[in-house]
Amino acid sequence: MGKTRFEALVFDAYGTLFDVHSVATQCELIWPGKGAAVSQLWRAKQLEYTWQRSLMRRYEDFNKVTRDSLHYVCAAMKIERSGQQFASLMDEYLRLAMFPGAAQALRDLAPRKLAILSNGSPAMLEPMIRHAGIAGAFAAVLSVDSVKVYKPDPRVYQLAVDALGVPAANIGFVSSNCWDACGAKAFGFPTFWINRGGAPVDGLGAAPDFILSNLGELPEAVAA
Ligand code: 2OP
Repeated sequence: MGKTRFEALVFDAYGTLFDVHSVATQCELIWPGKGAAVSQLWRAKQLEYTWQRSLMRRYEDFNKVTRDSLHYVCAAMKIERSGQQFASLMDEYLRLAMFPGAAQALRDLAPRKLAILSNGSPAMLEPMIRHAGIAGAFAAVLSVDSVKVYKPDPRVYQLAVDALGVPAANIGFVSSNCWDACGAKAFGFPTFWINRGGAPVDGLGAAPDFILSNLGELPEAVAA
């Protein structure tokens, strides 16, 4: 029954398959004692800018948003950085670490159709996925860049339905960003929230269907 219900699985990239906070190591080398704080604020601002730009209808791609949010962090935390250090941190985004167990979960979920649907631009996603050695796992790597608006706009989730040719009800959407899982649920996907930190569900009026604590639990949950 599980097999027919979830004909395809669509994954969020940043924070779900890839650990955005793997940049903290490089941040710590540049600003000792501040690596984790820089990484946390960088991610928070990056997401805020995606939502704000979408509401303003002033889309710029995720590379620009990621750069602008790092500029903000340096100004807000009053930290010095050279052009080369800034460039090295932006480069880190092209080789983020995968979460432990993520690659195995992808292998266990085959031969279902798997896809990525991300805020990332193709120019950011492609090298990151290649670096992780998982390009062959996906039937499609989809970017919000083709609709020029960020998650959780419904037009973004529609990209997966159109690209995979599978009805929304048969696509399981997987995200560790609760607001993204809620957005996908509101759109019409059955959703899996990977809640690694034991956080409460966001009060957005569309709760995820399944709450798992890591990606290793996903193959069994999908098959149940
Ligand atoms: C992604 O779309 C939400 O940043 C997250 O990959």
